[in-house]
Amino acid sequence: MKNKVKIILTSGSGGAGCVSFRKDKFVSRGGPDGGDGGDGGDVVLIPNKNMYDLDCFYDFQKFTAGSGEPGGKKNKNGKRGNDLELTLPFNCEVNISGENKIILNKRTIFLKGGEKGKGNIKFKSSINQEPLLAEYGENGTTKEIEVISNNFPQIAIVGESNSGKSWLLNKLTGSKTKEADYVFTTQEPFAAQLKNDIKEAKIIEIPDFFNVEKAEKFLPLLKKMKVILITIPENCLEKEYVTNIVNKIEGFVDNDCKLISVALWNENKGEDNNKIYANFNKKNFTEVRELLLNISDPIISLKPKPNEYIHTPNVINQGKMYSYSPKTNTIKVLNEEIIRIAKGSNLNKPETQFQFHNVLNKKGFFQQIQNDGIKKGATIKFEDIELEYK
Ligand SMILES: Nc1nc2c(ncn2[C@@H]2O[C@H](COP(=O)(O)OP(=O)(O)OP(=O)(O)O)[C@@H](O)[C@H]2O)c(=O)[nH]1
Ligand SMILES: [Mg+2]
Repeated sequence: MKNKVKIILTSGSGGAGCVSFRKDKFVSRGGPDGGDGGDGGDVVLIPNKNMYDLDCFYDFQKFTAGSGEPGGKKNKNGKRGNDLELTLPFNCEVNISGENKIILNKRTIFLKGGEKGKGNIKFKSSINQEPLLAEYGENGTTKEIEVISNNFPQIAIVGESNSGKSWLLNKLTGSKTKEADYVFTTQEPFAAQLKNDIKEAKIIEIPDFFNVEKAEKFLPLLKKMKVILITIPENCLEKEYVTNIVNKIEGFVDNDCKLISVALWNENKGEDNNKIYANFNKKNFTEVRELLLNISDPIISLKPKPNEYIHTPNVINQGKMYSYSPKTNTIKVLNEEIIRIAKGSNLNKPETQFQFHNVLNKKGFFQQIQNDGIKKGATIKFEDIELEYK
């Protein structure tokens, strides 16, 4: 049972805007009608009180939200990408390198999807009635996170098969796990929520592990427990029944773990065993519940601490639009907006290049290059697109 895992999350990329012009029967060249792309889907983290381990993940598993669809002709905007909703244990710790950690106790938009690309309608202006430019969608963001579950049950019910573990769990929590009078009804650990008006804790039924194969699987769970209830079945109140079980689990429990015996069918007179913290029978299960909530380390359920995770995008080199390498005589454009227009437009056409040139001019790009003394003939790179500085 895993309580720590590293996973990689990526939000969806925005869809590209479209370059298109109206084609009416009687109008030779209609105005621009290329729609916007759709925004990329967000990565949303959802806490779940019934989830306690991270077994359903493997290390470095990747999850990606949906990308926005590209825009189309006739003002058709692309569909927004689907959000990725990832369910994690309530109150788990989410560590992100170099950032504050989050304690996940409410639905959190963790990574915003990439912004949609604008279609060529948006580039129309009084001086440019035939815009050939569109914008590529913003890329999604990727983050590696380490998730640590803090929702692991601290109270376990152990005991022989058919000794009433499920019965006790159901009575204490109101849950409805299967109880039946044949052995090994419960095959896998089953957790439920134990609560009163102000406190909440998790309790887990651990299947009978008194054979070697199952012991390997289930005994390690006992180390995480603060309290262990031992169920005593019918006609088993003879001396040493509980002592035998205590001896079996002894090396596997933490030093300050409290052991409690519960006899379901009989009066529990309490075996003379100094390792047992308390003895109960089935008439006292309300008392058992209160005791459990007092001696474990419950979540106070009244006021979860408000927690707003503010996503701050990484802004690289905000002031400078590019970096220059004299060795290769290359200008590498860093400005996201410019890159997106370069990628979203067909720069093979001279007319498009001309319009793109105007955009660069307006942003003061060429001014900066001149000020920096970069000579003509340099290559300008917009990610994988190259133009010559003429
Ligand atoms: N008469 C009576 N029956 C009970 C009592 N407690 C539990 N039972 C029944 O005993 C049977 C076994 O109980 P379970 O709770 O399924 O036992 P378990 O320890 O979970 O057993 P496995 O999951 O099969 O290992 C079920 O049919 C219960 O309804 C009780 O106090 N009195
Ligand atoms: Mg059971």
